[in-house]
Amino acid sequence: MGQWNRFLAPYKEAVDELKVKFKGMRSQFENENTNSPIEFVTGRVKPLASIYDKTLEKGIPFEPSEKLAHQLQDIAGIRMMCQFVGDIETVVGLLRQRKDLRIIEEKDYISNEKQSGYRSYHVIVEYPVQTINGEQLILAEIQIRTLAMNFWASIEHSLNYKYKGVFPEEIKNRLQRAAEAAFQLDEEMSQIRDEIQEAQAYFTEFKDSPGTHFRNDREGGRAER
Ligand code: 0O2
Ligand code: 0O2
Repeated sequence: MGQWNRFLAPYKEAVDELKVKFKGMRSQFENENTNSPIEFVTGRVKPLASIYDKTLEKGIPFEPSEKLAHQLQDIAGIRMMCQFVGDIETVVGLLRQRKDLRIIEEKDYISNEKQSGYRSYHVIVEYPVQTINGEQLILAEIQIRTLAMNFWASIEHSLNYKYKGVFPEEIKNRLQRAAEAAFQLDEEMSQIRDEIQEAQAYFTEFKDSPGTHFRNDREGGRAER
């Protein structure tokens, strides 16, 4: 167990640091009064039980090693949720211009959705963690998806546990149809994006200073009478 803790420590460091940095990107947009393409960020280090399952799947020994670090690219996992499909490209663009990580691979499961119906954009990055023994390069998987894609993936993931990856044909078909419905919802929301964003800007302003608006509204009302 001590060996695993030592092996996983820099992954935890990478997840914690990346979360802070990506949440920081969101705050920067907010500070500039610009709609953030990032809605929220989560992160996790892959639990040992899931690492074990993956080693069985890939036929590699379940032991902390260089080989494991190389073959399991998602021991450090970050998820960035966006409101609109178009935001995903913006976020990927922001990642491509960062100097503190190196993109190793990009997987577009939005244009090429998985057989299951899964949609998401994955970016595998190499991220340097500073340890007391020097710098260590850590692989991390960043999944970027809309709220609707995330909703579908979370539920399908829970069902996966129940059916242990082998869905009855009927459930499989219904999940595929649900994934399509989620994507249509995304497309519909994108089409009314400007209206939504205008309403959000109004809501944020109103939330910050409800008194002013209330007064203005009442005054406006009186003036009309
Ligand atoms: P705030 O002020 O709530 O936005 P953490 O250790 O808490 O930073 P963790 O454990 O990786 O992060 O993930 P967690 O706790 O599941 O969620 C991280 C952030 O995403 C939290 O916000 C949650 O509130 C937010 N979040 C999770 N699910 C949703 C969701 O469905 N919709 C929205 N809008 N936000 C969600 P923070 O960063 O703690 O701060
Ligand atoms: P968990 O529990 O989220 O960690 P890999 O299998 O990772 O060696 P592959 O197939 O190239 O190699 O990976 P992929 O498909 O690019 O990314 C794997 C991760 O994407 C999964 O991690 C899931 O998080 C997510 N994912 C991929 N396909 C699906 C799907 O059909 N449904 C859902 N809900 N998520 C999916 P893990 O380790 O499988 O799971």
